[in-house]
Amino acid sequence: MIHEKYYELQKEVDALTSRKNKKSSFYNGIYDRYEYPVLTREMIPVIWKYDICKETNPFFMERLGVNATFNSGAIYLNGKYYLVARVEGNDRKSFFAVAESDNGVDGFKFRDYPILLPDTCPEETNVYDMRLTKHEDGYIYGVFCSESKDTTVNDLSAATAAAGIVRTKDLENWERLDNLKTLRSPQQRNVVLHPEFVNGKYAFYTRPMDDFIETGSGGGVGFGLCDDIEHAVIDEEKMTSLRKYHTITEAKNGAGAVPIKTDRGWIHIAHGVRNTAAGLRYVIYAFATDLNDPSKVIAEPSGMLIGPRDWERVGDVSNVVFTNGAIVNDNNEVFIYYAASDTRLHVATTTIDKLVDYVFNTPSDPGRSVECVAQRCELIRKNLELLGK
Ligand code: M1P
Repeated sequence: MIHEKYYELQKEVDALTSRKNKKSSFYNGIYDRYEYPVLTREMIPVIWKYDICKETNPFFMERLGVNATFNSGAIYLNGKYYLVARVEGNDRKSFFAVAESDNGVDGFKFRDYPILLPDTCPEETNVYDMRLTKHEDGYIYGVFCSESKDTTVNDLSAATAAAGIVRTKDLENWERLDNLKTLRSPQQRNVVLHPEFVNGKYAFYTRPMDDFIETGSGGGVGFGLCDDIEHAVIDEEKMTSLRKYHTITEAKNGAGAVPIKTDRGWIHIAHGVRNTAAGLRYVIYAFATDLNDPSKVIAEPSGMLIGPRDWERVGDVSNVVFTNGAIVNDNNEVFIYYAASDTRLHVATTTIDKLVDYVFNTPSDPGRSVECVAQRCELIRKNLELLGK
């Protein structure tokens, strides 16, 4: 017999998932923020957490709780908006789950089951942050972080990060390929597959790291080519978007959403990290690379595109916004899915025209306060002139 509490709780989930979202009062002319997150742990179906049978669960206790729903890959297929969310159980293990919506800003509903990845890596403990690439070879690829215990050191919390690769045609059946091997970088996270062949090869954005948390000598977002996607190996990684002193990328950065193709170049929406007395602060930034050479940065607006605001600043890992998925729909509207503080998922909407304007017409960071003030004074001077003052 089904426990009566099931109906009550599922009704609450349904109310949340069918709640209409609306643009918030936030304004910067670049993108809109929304009042409500698009995915939260409260939207997880009751049957994922509870045994709903009255006989075996008389107190209707949560048996397998869910702690967070955040960093999501995103893809637009046949007029629908799909997220492959990172769902974290109370057991700290993350897994992937597909949620779909008709409009990209609300109504995201999870499929009946989360994704059960083929178990091909016995040492893999945790998986997270899938980037979904609709590749010109006809497959949809999912590239994610595959985390294992580092058994080479005597440290219980030491881990190693590698890039796992799966592919699918329907977001239902997933084929696991070999993890990416980068011959010159011991660890990888935030790896993204470029949607087109480059010089006839598969192209990846990488993030070379010496350590699980610290990028160490890793200078920023890397770029490498490989011949065989089923056994992907990258020898040389060129650097693209560099970490820089006294910027939002000083501590580390990483590729985020799959780059968006525009007439002017590939637009990248990535994350940058700096250290503060309160710990690491993660923000989202954008840059553009050359259409023919996607590793060559051609525009680099100064500073952040999205920073954590208000209650986005609070969560399991506070002061973090992070993206690993964006969608461009048939009307050239752009949906940037960003997670707040490793806890819940939000959306920011803009258009290709606005993103291009932002990336190519926002001044770049001159690097020193005195030059930044001069940059601002020039803007003020021009405006005062227009105002006739
Ligand atoms: O906790 C913030 C983020 O930390 C990691 O990103 P990075 O590799 O750049 O440090 C990732 O684990 C990401 O999932 C997480 O949101």
